[in-house]
Amino acid sequence: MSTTIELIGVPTDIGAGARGASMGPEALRVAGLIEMLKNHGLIVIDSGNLAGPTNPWLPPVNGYRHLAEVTEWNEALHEASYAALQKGHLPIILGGDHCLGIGSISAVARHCRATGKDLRVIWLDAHADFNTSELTPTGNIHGMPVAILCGHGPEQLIQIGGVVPAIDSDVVHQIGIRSVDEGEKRFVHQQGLEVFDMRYIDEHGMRETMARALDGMTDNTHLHVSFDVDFLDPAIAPGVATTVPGGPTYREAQLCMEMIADTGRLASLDIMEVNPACDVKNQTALLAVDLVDSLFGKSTLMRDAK
Ligand code: B3U
Ligand code: MN
Ligand code: MN
Repeated sequence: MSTTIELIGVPTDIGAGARGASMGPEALRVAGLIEMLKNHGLIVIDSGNLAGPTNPWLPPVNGYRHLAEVTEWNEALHEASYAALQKGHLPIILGGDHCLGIGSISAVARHCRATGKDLRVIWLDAHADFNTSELTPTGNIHGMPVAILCGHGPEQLIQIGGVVPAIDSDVVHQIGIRSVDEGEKRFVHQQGLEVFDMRYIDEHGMRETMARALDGMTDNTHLHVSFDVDFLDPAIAPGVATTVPGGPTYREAQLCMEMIADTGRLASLDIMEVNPACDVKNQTALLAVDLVDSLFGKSTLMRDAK
């Protein structure tokens, strides 16, 4: 694992259906993200926040809200993220809403093509984020990034990064899904996405779920984690705009992060959708930092003693 972390803040809610995720980057910093990473002996470069257009808060046009602004933000993020990867840094993207997965993951995919790495994406989310302009009930582009990365979406977004599709659908492994729109559901099946939904986790447990999602990785795997904080049960993470009941508990989420850490392959990370306007005393950002602590290998006493 790279020892230099680069934080890239992206203060926008341009793809969301509610305002407030634009305050996510600062909430994560206030919650102690930098100090926690430094405690792991990592070098942390905080690159500050990217700049981009304000949120005009307009209705959808042809099935997309704010397409021009979403494109601008994602192009800026793609460049910043790619530059960080080229320097050998491990980028952590501080969202911002999850439409930013487009710029982030297209950069990681481009880096993997340039370096001959095998990409694997673990997508932690309550939602599949696999809508298109025809399928979306809202027009909000934060419900579309996975489809766009797989080549289904507007030209200007699918081609960020140069190659269409940016990724193959079999690269993505989704965990925690429990809210998928009707048409979106059919499209997910048709495209063969690997989805470990909450029913799967209930029946098989988080341990087997993660063992399957992480199976088959090699020393050549670049592992990207895209963490939409609405993945978590709203009882522990109220600070997101699109809470969905029935998510992973604190213990399940910790095990998920620990098992990813055990692979030693984590090479880039998104922390998305933290919305301080919905939160109580920054508890969701604090929880996200606690979980990312585990993602970077915070061990229990038992494991340390081994
Ligand atoms: N599937 C719905 C809701 C949604 C997706 N992602 C989030 N919300 N955060 C939609 O609008 O596409
Ligand atoms: Mn999402
Ligand atoms: Mn979500």
